[in-house]
Amino acid sequence: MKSLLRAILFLTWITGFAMPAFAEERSGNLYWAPPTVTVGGEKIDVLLGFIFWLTIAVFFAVQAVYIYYLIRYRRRPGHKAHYSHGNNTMEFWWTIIPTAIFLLLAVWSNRVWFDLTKSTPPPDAVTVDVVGYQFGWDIRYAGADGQLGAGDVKRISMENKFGVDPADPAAKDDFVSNELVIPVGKAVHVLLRSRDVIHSFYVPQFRLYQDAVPGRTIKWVWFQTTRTGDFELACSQLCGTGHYNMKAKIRIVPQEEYDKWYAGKVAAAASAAISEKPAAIAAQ
Ligand SMILES: [Cu+2]
Repeated sequence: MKSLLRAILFLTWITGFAMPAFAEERSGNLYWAPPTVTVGGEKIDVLLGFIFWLTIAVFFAVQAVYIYYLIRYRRRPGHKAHYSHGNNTMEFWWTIIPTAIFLLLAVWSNRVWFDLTKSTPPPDAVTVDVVGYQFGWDIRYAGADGQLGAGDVKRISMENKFGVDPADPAAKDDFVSNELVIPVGKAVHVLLRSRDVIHSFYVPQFRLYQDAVPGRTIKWVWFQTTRTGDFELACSQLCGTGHYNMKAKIRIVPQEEYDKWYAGKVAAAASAAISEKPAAIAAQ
């Protein structure tokens, strides 16, 4: 009895004090996911919150009834046990109510899932090409014409990192970035690919997790941010020895700041293209 009490005290200390004290510091609530910054993330959080609080309510209701019955019908002198065959009315309701709750959750979660993965992004969405490799991310933007040159996994090679068609005029002015810069409030459509093994595009604050599979272009990832901030795109599939270091910066910035950054990148890409030409002629 004494050792059991000691074990309970120890476990209480570990889970209640020691673990929280050593837990990684993060902004927001330690006992919940980090605050979300996307419209889809908010939908997921409402659903998760509902399931969480419903579970809490059911847990306490069941425990209360259980403890009440333990005390009310305990063995004591002068009280005889009596046999109950059950209660059909109660059986009916405690079957119907949980079934209705599960059906509600199934329909609700499927709608959220559909919104996040099956709906098409709005036409003004910023489309970016994100290609994972051992061990990093390459990100391609549409450039001055606002048209991302079509990429194809079949063309991906060491020289052609995004698998673009060299004859495609829309691809000429595309620029590459090692960070994902996003204008706040605008929908972003990610075309996800991998050059070698399975990687995963995971941003907890976006409530977004999608594998990048070699040989495929994942087209259904899109999201809309709700506030500015700095985040990290970390690969979430153990993809090799350098997996721990496979990251890219994500910056959600105001539209003006995004436009400025974009214009700078377009100008840099244009001057690089000009300076490349004489070298190409010299090589002939
Ligand atoms: Cu990876």
